[in-house]
Amino acid sequence: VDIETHFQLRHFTLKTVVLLCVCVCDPVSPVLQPRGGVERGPDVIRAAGLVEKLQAQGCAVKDYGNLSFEEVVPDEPVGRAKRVRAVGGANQKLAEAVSRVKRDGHTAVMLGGDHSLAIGSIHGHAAALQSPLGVVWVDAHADINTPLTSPTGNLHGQPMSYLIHELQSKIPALPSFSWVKPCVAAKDLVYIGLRDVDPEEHYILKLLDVKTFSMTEVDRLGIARVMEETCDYLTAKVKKPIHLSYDIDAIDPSVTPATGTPVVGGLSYREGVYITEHLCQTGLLSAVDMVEVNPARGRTEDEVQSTVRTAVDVLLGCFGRRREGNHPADYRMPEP
Ligand SMILES: [Mn+2]
Repeated sequence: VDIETHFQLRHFTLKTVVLLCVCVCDPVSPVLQPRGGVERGPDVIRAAGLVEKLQAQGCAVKDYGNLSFEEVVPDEPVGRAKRVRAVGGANQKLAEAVSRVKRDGHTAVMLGGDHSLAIGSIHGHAAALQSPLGVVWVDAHADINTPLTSPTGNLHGQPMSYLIHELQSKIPALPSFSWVKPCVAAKDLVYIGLRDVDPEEHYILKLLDVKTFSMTEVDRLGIARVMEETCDYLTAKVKKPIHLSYDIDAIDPSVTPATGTPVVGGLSYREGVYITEHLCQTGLLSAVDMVEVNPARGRTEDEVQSTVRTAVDVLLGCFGRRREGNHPADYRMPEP
């Protein structure tokens, strides 16, 4: 699908929150392996009223609907890396769309889908900027395996490795990935919420001296200090636009169980929302990914709803919702 035709991208009001919903799926392919439900994430988040709630808090919103990508058949594994051609092609199109949205001056929100969409969303975001990009990666996992270190071959465990300048020499050529150019410096990346990091990933994080606030640091410092240090660190020399890539599995599975790889001991709902309130106040938040909401992984409807409501609240926090309450700037009290 041509990206211009699909999204009908064109100019509209400045500062519009643009929703780009991304699923790698093709319902007509007879040999398609089911994606296991994560492609339904955007629809359930939408059904929970995300667009209406953003509008109610004063955001102009343009929802481009779901962008589906054709399954590439055959898409044989390259080494261990799975579904490389489909994911590479899909992300190339996403990158073009995000780039366009950013060049038009809007804030982009990408609803997934799995975390492999960060390849395209961060790439497209960086391509639209003249200056470096800061990335805040909120996740139980580091998602920084290279195709050669990945124990599973899942691309959703690898997106950061394709984007980091310092890892360029460690990434093999993959079909449908030739467009990917590293666009983030290791020093411009901060992780929050880590608690399930592969040994190979841990080596990479230490080698590149990446700033990480694992759950240990969240416990030690508290989330307020973590956010202060995150923003001080990223904006120490220059204020740079921030890309927030938020995996719902960063939050504890007691709150957000409907996700593919839940890990105990995560962020509380309050910590998860505080991260967004703080980033919103910096005025630097420029694009947001919300990924890995998977309604098929909830054992009950309550589990699905708790996960989806939390994802919506996280997104509302990114765009001005405060727990103290909000009111429109032009509100006038009724006179008796
Ligand atoms: Mn992730």
